[in-house]
Amino acid sequence: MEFELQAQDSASSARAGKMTTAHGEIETPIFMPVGTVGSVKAVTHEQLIKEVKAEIILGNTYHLYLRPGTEVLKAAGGLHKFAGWPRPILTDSGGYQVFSLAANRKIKEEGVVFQSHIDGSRHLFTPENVVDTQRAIGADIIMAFDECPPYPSEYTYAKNSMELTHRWLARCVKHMSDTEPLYGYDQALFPIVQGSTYRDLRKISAEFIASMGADGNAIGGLSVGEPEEMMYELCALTCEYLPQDKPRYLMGVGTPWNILENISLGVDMFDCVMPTRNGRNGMLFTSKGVVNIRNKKWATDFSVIDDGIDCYTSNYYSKGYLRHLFIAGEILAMQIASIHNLAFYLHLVKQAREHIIAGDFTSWKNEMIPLLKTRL
Ligand code: PRF
Repeated sequence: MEFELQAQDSASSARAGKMTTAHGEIETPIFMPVGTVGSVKAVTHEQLIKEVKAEIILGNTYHLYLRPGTEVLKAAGGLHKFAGWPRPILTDSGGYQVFSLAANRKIKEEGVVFQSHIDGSRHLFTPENVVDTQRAIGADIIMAFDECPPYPSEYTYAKNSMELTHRWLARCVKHMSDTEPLYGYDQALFPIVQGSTYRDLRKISAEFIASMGADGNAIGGLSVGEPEEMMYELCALTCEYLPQDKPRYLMGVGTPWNILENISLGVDMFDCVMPTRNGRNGMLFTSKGVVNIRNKKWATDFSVIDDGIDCYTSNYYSKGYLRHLFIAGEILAMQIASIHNLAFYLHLVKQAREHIIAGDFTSWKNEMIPLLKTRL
């Protein structure tokens, strides 16, 4: 995998770049729609390409390992072929999902024992076997196995957890070099910075991760309930110690304004369930602010969802009609809201990129943030 830095903002640490993977190029900063089980909920691949303009999607090792399982994925020739998704895929390692979804987890040096949230069956995830599963999925970008400690965590817990994540990383790196890709193209391994909310641990972790010389680096353990300002401060500190010439991925973030603030700190890649999950609940992110489409006030508003972005769905359906679909419990409501929100996120990062290249990112960002936060 290659990364080329194309522009750097003078008033902040924001950058524009281009990643090249076996399944195509990704212009950064980028937002990656979350397709947990190999499907971005309620959105077809055609809509992801033509309307959302997604350049890369994310899959979850935890879910794909449980269903359909590696045997089916291998028989299909990997997730790209199985799902019919031609563009890049990144998979999260399962570390985070085991902690947020599985039951009766036990963390050991070897890995994590847990029970499936689907049928209660017992499994063990290790740094080695999550690499094997991500090899079977055939993701272009593979994440290292980590532990994301909860917020808040005691210092001693956070330190031990970070050190375990570092030992697991060394095992992931070794197992990557001991194994071959299954489908003939390269897969890049991204390590993950942890260290909870402790500045000294964040620095130690970022320096350790930087020393691995990976193709890209991720920032984990943030946006887990800490105040927003604390996330920005810790993200800024982490970015300082991560290499300039490699993409930086902030995992699981966030709102549109979180994304712009973190772009200004030097982050290049984002993923979050927010546009799809909140969309399915009737929350829309638009160029004029946040809309709760179920609110009575939209009943007779026949203006389109958002004419400020280049997406057929956003430019076509009216707010009043979409509200009606939500109130009536129609599945089309969730589909329209998900497509719109994702298209809005992709539009936002594309605009950010254009402003970085044009040299006025910071003033644009400062004007945008209050607008994005407006409750309509
Ligand atoms: N680790 C992994 N995936 C994640 C996170 C993490 O810390 C987060 C934290 N925001 C989201 N997804 N592996």
